[in-house]
Amino acid sequence: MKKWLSAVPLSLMIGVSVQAAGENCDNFVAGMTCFENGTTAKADEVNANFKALLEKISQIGNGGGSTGGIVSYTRWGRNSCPDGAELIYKGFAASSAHNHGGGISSLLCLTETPTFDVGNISDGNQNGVRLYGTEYQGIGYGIESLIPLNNKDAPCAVCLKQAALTLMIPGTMDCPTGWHKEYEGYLMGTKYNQSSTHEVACVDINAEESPLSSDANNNGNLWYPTEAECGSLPCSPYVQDRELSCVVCSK
Ligand SMILES: [Ca+2]
Ligand SMILES: [Ca+2]
Repeated sequence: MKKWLSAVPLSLMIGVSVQAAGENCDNFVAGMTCFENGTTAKADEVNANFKALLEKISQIGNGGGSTGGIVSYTRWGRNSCPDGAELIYKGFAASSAHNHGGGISSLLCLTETPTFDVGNISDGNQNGVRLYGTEYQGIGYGIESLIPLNNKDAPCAVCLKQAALTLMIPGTMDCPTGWHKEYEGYLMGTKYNQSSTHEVACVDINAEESPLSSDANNNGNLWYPTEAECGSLPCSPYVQDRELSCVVCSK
């Protein structure tokens, strides 16, 4: 603070004539005083300007309040963003294989336009992390609209939104009052008895296949619907074996 104040012209600090012209006061925020050439500013007025400026800086640092921030979220199962959100990039839902105990557990939205550090890497098979695309397991798992997508490969879109935050709520298709629904869908992940676990995805209710999807059953990472198990989960409100919803909300 001391260093910052030292950069302020002495004329401003002692309340004498200031040189800022009125035409340079565009975009002044509420609480700021625009001084004309040759006028004498009081210390209180100058200090009020600094206070207003600091508050504005603080608002920007906090994401600009409830409506001024910018956040991102991933829309799983779609190549595009909902109305009101901007596409940052799109690609392929990827993770380690459903039957590999190692690798990564996180779910990646892998870009469709990769670049590589050519010259420092090898196309030989050294293994390490083995990354796979994601297939819908649509037949035999209870969700009718996913049947045509069986074995097809899942896309994703990373979306930009003017909001303070986004939130995925498992178990519902509704956002809390005062929140905006980005998309709704089904909670999907690895099957309960497979040897690897992967991050859950809220897959769009109108899921689609990737433009480069193969109909072949290549497995890799797999998306199964999620069912409620009563007992440790209370029923009601949940229902035994009923597929669970999810929703992504912003505010
Ligand atoms: Ca496939
Ligand atoms: Ca079921």
